Amino acid sequence: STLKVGIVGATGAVGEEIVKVLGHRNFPVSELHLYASARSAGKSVATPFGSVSIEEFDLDKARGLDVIFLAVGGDFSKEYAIKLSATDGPVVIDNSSAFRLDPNVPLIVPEINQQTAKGKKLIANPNCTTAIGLMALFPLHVAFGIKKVIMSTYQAASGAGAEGMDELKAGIASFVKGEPVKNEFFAYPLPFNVIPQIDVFTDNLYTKEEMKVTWEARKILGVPDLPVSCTAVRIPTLRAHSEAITIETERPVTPDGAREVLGKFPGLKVVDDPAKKLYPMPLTATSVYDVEVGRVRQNIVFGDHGLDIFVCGDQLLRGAALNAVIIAEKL
Ligand code: 2RA
Repeated sequence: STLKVGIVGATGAVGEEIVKVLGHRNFPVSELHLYASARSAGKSVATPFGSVSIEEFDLDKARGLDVIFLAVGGDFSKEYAIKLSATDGPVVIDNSSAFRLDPNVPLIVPEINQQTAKGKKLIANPNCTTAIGLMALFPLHVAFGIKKVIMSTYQAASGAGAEGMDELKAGIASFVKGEPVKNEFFAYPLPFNVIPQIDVFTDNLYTKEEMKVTWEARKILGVPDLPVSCTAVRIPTLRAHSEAITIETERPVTPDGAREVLGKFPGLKVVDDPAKKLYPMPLTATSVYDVEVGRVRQNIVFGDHGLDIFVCGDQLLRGAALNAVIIAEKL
């Protein structure tokens, strides 16, 4: 059967990527509705499903569709996600953080916990950093039992949307010309800098981005008190997030044993041959579906119960659009 599909926030970085992924994966679309602000309404956009005219969102009309992807801020989702998905409304896959920790709303990385989405109409897509990291952490958890997680991230400009990527590109151009570098979407100029702040600071002095990793990893892995400590850092790359992750495990772990389970996990690609200078990088993880994992080694601190890995994944794909589309496919 074919489906009537809607995307709210269709002109944003994630929205545009959802359209591409739907086309590339031959999602069975009979009608595609692209919703954006009044400013863009009426413009037509070329899509893999033909030219589509952008519409302003209308709750009643949107309720007649089969699947809706929300790629806008949490305020919109809070106002409309429940009204949209209620009773005979469409399945709603929400990219915002509005419902991620709601116990009635499944938070899904489809390769990990799709079964918890069964029969649900409103589904939350995780934060990009969480989804990318868990692609490697989940198979390790199944095989060796994860006891503790410590990670540092190297997050691309795309986490701040199309505006973030534009600010980085414009900033680099200004820098090269010797002009002042402006910043609006990042706390400081991003070119040739790293910024250890993503989102706002919380009471415990972790940022919200860092706490999202802790809260969401616990929910998706189903381990409510798992100790997860993250330091989230913005770096001047365009659209792939990198994460250096250390785990302590319940059972003994070896790098070879870890590589074996990582290599079997769908959606993950082991890139780990140090002698050939092969390891995950934003350069190779950008615009591809698989998350790269490598630099697998025994952690010196935790010994035979510890492992270090390095992970890179496309922020707009596994971190957003691809994850959302696979959830919809599996439903
Ligand atoms: C970021 N995780 O990278 C955020 C976006 N969802 O800024």
